[in-house]
Amino acid sequence: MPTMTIDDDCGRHNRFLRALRRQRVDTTPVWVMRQAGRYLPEYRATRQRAGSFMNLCRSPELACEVTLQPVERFELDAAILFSDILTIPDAMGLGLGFVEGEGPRFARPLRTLDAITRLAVPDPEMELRYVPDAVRLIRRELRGRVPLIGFAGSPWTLACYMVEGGPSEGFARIKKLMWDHPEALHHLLGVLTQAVRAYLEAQVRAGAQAIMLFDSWGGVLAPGDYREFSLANLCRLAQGIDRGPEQVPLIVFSRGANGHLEALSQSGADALGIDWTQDLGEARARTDGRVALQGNLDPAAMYASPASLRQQVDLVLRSYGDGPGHVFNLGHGITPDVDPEQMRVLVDAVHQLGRPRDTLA
Ligand code: 1CP
Repeated sequence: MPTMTIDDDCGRHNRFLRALRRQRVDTTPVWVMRQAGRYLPEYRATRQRAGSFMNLCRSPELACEVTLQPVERFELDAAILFSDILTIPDAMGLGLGFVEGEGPRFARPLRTLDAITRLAVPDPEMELRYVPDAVRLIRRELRGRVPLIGFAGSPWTLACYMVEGGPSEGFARIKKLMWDHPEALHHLLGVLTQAVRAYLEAQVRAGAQAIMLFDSWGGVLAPGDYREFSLANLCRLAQGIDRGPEQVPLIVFSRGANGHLEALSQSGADALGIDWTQDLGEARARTDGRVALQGNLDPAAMYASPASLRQQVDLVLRSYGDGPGHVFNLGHGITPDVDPEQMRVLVDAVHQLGRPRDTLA
């Protein structure tokens, strides 16, 4: 049998999944949160054709089109399903709408304990059917070029939006619920945990090759509250989701929860997303090689000159250090007014500078 070299096995088609499994790669894989989005003119054109953001999400053909746009334009190492974390609350009857320039708004936010007790777990093959349909179509159109990431919001983060009604500054409503009626919040989080689990399992069955949980608002909680209301359900999901015969890897991104990296690395996740306020080398030491790490360039570095951007990429790569287990990403989503050409600078820099030292010419 011919011997396989590292290059045969580690091209663009699988370096992302190999890195998540902490296997050797030819160079550091890179993808970017919100890589399909408003900074791309072709995204804005499709979005306009769709008429609304939710039409875009609900049409498997259009969701597929925008998922592929960044992968076709740049040498990114993964595609991420185009959808939103708020599809689950929408399917639970809260009525999701997007106000231009303001972000998501629910027509019927959870404002009474009664409304919380009435919630039911949506069937991902019924109310959310458009999501597994999009996953199947995207897998077909990707033709194995790069793996596809499926995702969902964490129960805590979904609860924040459902109770606040939209983006929030102080999280006063959800925190009042947490302290005045903890049993009601636990009930809500329990329903959401079941919903997220079923939703991600449907994405895996439809062909998602990695899954990611966005706990975007974990970091707004005090340590004890974080453990009780956010981390506990992340652990339940990490251990409870049926990830199929291939055991697709799970990435958990608990933004701003850097004080909890040790606990997160023992949650059952294969990889942790890291924001840019945390040094990657230190995160690696604290998680002791139990997980891969994904991140963590400051998204504002995309506004720097190409030379400065390359330098910042190099610093992130060096902060991780040698050895496998690093997936390059920004520490949060790419912002809408970034020059798309900066994405090319970023991706090329990661692939050039991210090669293992022993293979550098
Ligand atoms: O076209 C538009 O104007 C809508 C902008 C937009 C986009 C492109 C929204 C509204 N959602 C998305 C897509 C999206 N959302 C993806 C697609 C895949 C990709 O990364 O390319 C993903 C993974 C999300 C996840 C998401 N939605 C999160 C978690 C990640 C994060 O940013 O922390 C959150 C919090 C949301 C809610 C949401 N949806 C949209 C906006 C503007 C927001 C944030 C609202 C806020 O500020 O709280």
